[in-house]
Amino acid sequence: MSFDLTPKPEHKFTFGLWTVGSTGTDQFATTFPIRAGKSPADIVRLLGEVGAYGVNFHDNDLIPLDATPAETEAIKKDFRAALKETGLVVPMATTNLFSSQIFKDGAFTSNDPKVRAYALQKAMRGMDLGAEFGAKVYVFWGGREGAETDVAKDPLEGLKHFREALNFLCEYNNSQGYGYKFALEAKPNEPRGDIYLPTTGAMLGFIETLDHPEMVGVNPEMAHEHMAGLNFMHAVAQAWDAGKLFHIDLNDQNYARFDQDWRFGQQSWKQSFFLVKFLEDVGYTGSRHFDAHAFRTEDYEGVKEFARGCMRTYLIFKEKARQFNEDKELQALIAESKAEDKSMEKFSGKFSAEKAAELKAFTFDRNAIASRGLRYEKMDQMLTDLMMGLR
Ligand code: GLT
Ligand code: MN
Ligand code: MN
Repeated sequence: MSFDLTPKPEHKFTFGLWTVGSTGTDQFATTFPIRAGKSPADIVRLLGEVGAYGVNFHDNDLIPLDATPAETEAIKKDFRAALKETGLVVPMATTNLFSSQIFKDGAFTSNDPKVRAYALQKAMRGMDLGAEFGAKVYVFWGGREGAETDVAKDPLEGLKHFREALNFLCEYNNSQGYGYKFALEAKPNEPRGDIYLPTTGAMLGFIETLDHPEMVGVNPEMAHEHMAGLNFMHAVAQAWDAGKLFHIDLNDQNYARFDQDWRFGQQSWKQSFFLVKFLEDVGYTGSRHFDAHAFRTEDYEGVKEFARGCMRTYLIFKEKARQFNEDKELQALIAESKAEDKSMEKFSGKFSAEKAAELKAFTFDRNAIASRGLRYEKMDQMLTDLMMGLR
């Protein structure tokens, strides 16, 4: 192996305090922790040791919900010192609007105006905290924004309330001069029976209804699109096409299971390869954030292996993408499959009445066109060989 798999700052690999800091409790359940909890400062040190570039946090990953002002200051001081010591940065922050009991029926979309106001207050305070540490992306994952039954919650009301909250927070962002980009993260279900705006595509449609659509983009998560049985790379491509790929959550899981949040590339090699290839080909410059957890079977040595593995696999696929792009035989087959035909140029591009008339009058040899084999089978097997090191 001749390529370098060492994570470097320019790769923009980030982890959340809640990811490597996970103590191995089953998500959203009340099983016992497997690993002893680490302080935010110690989590930063662990990330520094494995070579990450940045660390992200929810308000309450850093400052526990009921911390006193003195405790808050002490935690911030330690955290700041660990950042300085390791050189890690904080590119993204977010608000926990899902763990506390008050959010049992949603936060921004709760029917209860007191809950909605509390969620707004918590989000503003979270934005203040993120800004203090230099975060420039602010993620909104509405884990509880949904329902188990539609008997008393109206999705139209929910959307209206969600829109009002984001409009309010965009203005708050402007009024404070924070310069955040907001990134909305979709998930189809879990912990709610149904979560509103369940896919990245749904989020992209919703963003256009906001007062400041330019400030708001998406944070697609691989596992979440896979839970919905969708092609993650296609969702990311749509976000990129819309100029809305402000952040990305990389992880893995088996299709159509509960949210497994596994190490990137653990399960879906091919989907992960196409994803990495996409991000590298288009020149995405944002964070590659790993929103995943180590298995419950692991101690902190295993957690480090997990974190190293996420980054290493990304870099392996990045190298494979380079090989793919430079593989002359493969590229020639791809070009051939596109059947470039200059005589068709007159029919493409902008509409004109003449063009339309000429196209309507043209005769196509439908059977000849359809009978051409595209050789996708051959190319796809070549990709398998390439990924397995046989090319
Ligand atoms: C939570 C969730 C993630 C979100 C995080 C941000 S928290 O772990 O499962 O997908 O990205 O709120
Ligand atoms: Mn997840
Ligand atoms: Mn996520």
